[in-house]
Amino acid sequence: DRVAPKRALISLSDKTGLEDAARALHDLGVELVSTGGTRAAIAGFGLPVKDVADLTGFPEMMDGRVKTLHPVVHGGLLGVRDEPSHAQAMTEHGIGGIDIAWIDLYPFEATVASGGGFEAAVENIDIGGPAMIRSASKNHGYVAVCVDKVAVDEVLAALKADGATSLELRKRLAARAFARTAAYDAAVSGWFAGQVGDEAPARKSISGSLAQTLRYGENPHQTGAFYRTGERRPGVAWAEQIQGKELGYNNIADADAAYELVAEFEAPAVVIVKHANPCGVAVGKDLSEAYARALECDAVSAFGGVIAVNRPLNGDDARAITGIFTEVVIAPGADDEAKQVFAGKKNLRLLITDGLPDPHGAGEVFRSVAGGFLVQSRDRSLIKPSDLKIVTRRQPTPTEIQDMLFAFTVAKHVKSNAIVYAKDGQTAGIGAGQMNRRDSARIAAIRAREAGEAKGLAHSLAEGSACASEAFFPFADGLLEAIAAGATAVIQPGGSIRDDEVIAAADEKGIAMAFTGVRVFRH
Ligand code: 93A
Repeated sequence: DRVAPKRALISLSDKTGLEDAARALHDLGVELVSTGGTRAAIAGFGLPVKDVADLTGFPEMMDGRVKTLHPVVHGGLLGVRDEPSHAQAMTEHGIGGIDIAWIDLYPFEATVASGGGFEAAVENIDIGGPAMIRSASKNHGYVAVCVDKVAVDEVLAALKADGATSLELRKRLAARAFARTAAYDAAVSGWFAGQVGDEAPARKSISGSLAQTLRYGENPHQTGAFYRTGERRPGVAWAEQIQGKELGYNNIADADAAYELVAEFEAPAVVIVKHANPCGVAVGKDLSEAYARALECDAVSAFGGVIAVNRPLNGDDARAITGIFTEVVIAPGADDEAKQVFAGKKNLRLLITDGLPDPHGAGEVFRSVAGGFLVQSRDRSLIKPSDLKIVTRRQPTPTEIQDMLFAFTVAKHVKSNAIVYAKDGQTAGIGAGQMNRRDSARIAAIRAREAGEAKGLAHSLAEGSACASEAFFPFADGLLEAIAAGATAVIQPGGSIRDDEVIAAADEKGIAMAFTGVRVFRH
C-alpha cells in the first residue's frame, strides 16, 4: 500500500508555493515533469525539471489547449503497475509511471467573477487539467493527487516521515480531487446555463463552490459551511467582511434577508432583521433618519439584529446605527470615517458589497428537504400603482397608496403568514410566521401599540396606517383585527372564495382596499 514516488507531474496556473514544494520534492529524490509555464518557473528556481513535451514528443499546441492530452501522460497516471498487461503496455510504449500529480486548474471561476467576458471564460475552461486530476484520482492505488498546496504539504509530510505515501492518504486526496473537478464543472455548467438564459429549475444538476467553512451551523452542535453558486453578484455571498467576529450561519441568513429587502427601495432605507424577519423598516431623508424610524417600530427586537442599508454609510450614519448592540451591518459602501466608527465596535461584523442586488433580477432560491432540495426562481414581483384593483367603495388617497405599496413590499420579505402595518415610509407593526393570518394581524397590532407607547403617543403607531397581507384574507376576521389596530387602507392579493365577505366588511368599516392579484408567500 505504500508508494515511494519517483516522478511528479506539476502543472499549475497559480504558482503560489511552487518553489518550496518543488525544492522539497527534488530533495526527496523525486523527478519533476511540468507543462510550459510551470516548467519555466521551476527551472527559474534552479531545479532540474523535464518538459512534458519531451515526454510526449509533441509540442504544446493550439494556444496550449493540447499539452498533456497524450497516452504518455495518461498512461503514466492510469497504468496499474501490478497488472501485468498494464505493465507490459507501459514498457512497450515507453510510458513511465507518474506517482504524484499536482494540478491547479485554469482560473475559470476567477475569470467569470471578474467579469472577463464570454470568450475569456471559455478559454479558461481547463480540459487537460481536470483530465489529469481524474486519471490520477481513479488510479489512487498508485498516484497521490494534489489539487492545492495543502494536499502537497500532506504528501511532503508523509514522504519526510515515511519515504512513501499510504493508500489511506492517497484515497483521501482522490476524494478531495474529485470534489474539485465536480465543483469546477458545476461552475462551468452553471455559468453556461446562465449565458443561454436557462433557469436553474431546468438544469440537470446544481452545485456551488465552498466560500467558507463556518464555526457551526444554526446551533453549535451542528456543522456549517457557506457555498457560492453561479456568477458573482452583489449580495451576501460575495460581500467583503471589513471587520468583526467570524460570520456565523445565522448572521449570513439574516444579512441576506435584510439586504434583499433594503434593495427594494429607492429612497435612503434601513432594514433591521431579527431571526430572518424584518422587525423595523423605514426610509428617510438620509440613512440616520431612516435608521431612527426603523428602530422605532420595534426597538426591543432590534437588539442584536442585523442592519442593512441601501446607500454607502458615512460617519454620522455609522454613529447612529451603532447606538445599540448589532451583530452585522451590510452596506454597498462605507467611507473612512464610518469605518473608524465601526472599528470601535470590535465584535460588529461589517460587510461591504459592490452594489445592491437587483430586486427584480433573475436568480434562484433553494430550500432543503430530506434527501434533496427545492429550487425556484426568485420572487421578482413588482407591484405598481397601476396594478392595483380597488375593490371597496372608498378609494385610497395617494398617501394611502404609497403606504400600501411600501407595506406590501415589506410583507413580501416577511415569513408567512405576514401582516405589515406601515405609514409614511415606516413600518408600524410586523406580524410574522403565524399559522393563521388573524394572529399575525394581532401580533403586528401589539407591536404597533407598544411602539406608539414607547414614542409617548396616545395612540398606536398603526393609527391611520396601511395594512399589507402577503396572501389573501380567507375570512374577514384578520381584516377586522387590522382595522381595529388602526389601519385605514388594506392591500392584499385577493382571490379568496370569501372575497365578497371580506370586501363587505371593509366597506362597512369605511376603509379602502386594493387587490394586487399577486401573492408573495415566503416560508
Ligand atoms: O488547455 S488545457 O485544457 N489542455 C491541456 O492539455 C492542459 N494540460 C495542463 N489545459 C491544460 N493544463 C493546464 O495548464 C493545467 O491545469 C494548469 O492550470 C495549466 C498550467 O500551464 P503552464 O504550466 O503552462 O502555466
